[in-house]
Amino acid sequence: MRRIGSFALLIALVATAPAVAQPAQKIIFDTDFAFPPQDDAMALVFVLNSPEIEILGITTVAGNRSRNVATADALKVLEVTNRAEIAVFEGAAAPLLHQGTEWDTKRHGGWFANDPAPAPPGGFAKKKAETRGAVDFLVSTVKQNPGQVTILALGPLTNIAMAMRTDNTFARNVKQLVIMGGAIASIADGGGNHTPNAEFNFYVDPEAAQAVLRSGIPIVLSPLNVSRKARFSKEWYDKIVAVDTPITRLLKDALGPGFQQRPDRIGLMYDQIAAVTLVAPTLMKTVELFVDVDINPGLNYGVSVGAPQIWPGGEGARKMQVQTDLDWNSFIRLYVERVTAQPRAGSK
Ligand SMILES: [Ca+2]
Repeated sequence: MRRIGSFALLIALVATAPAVAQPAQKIIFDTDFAFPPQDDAMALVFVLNSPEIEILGITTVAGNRSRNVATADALKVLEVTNRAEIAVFEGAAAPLLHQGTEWDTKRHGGWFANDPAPAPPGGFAKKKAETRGAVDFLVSTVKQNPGQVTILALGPLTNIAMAMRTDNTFARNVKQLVIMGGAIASIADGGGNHTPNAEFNFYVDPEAAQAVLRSGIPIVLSPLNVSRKARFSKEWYDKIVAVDTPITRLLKDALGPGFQQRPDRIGLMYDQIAAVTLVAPTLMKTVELFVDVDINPGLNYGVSVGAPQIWPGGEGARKMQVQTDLDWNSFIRLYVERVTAQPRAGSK
């Protein structure tokens, strides 16, 4: 019995050792945030409940809505989830060069106008954004932690490109970029979602996307090809709201009315996949591709093109890990498990 007991103890120690010994991954959460059900918020609540991850700060950028909305909504979600200790830094209010046209104003997004934020549900958060800007925060944090900081980039890549311009050592000191962006038409499910071939984040700031993809920073790209295989349904919503926590209450308020109206509705998951990649990268199937972004005004502005080898005209493309598919059942179970976890005692 003693031997079996010791063996069981040893197994228990070995099984728990990695979680205890591994220092948390330091990340900066760069985002065109908006209140749930938007995917950036759905990604944030996963990261907040992942002990493997330490959020050094949240940097906001214009994209889905204005930069001001991104900042106000991020602060509010941190407040209602009792994580207001995480600092929010305001980033770019507009893309590097891309100026919105009348066409843009009639379609999705608020990046072309620096609109003030309306009050989020429940009113503005008590805490304000930091006085330092996002680019200053990105540059100094990466400089102080060379080779240690992963950037989870969930919006247009404007802030990252500006950090590269500000400090020419920035790119080589970033550990890794996990980017939700792009669509690779040469593989399955790779059409665009904003123009026929362009994905929204890359379309909003094509010049930034190209600069960042060419930077030499190790990149995991989570394009629409994989998002289209992640179909969130009421089945999983019901499992989330069956548990009562500040996070699940937030998701119930945001997602409940939609599912009540249309129980068969499906929400594709985008930024959530990039977030889960930080914790469980092997759940996503990846291929190594050379990828670049078209910045020529016209038909293919903001389109990402990828291939296993360089092609004529694609000499600027850099090699990166591109997600094409995922183990849906394991992915969604992990997502639901994390967002329904009870807040940890003494959690920051
Ligand atoms: Ca986003």
